[in-house]
Amino acid sequence: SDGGQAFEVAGMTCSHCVSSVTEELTALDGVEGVAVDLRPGALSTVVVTASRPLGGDEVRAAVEEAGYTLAS
Ligand code: 9UX
Repeated sequence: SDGGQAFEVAGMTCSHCVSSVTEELTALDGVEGVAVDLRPGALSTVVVTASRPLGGDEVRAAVEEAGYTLAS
């Protein structure tokens, strides 16, 4: 893995939001770590480290499954 891929997620406002997104992303194949910089009311940066390159579509699906929106 490298330093991780960064994504911007909209709609997260509390620690339970962080838990939900972390749980869904951790379930993706090869994911080794998820770090969330929670910014209530703004986009939160989510850095995912994995043993393989992650596709935007699978990350988007995981974020949406948790109930949030992938902004980039
Ligand atoms: Mo509770 Mo965090 O609905 O958006 S999970 S505030």
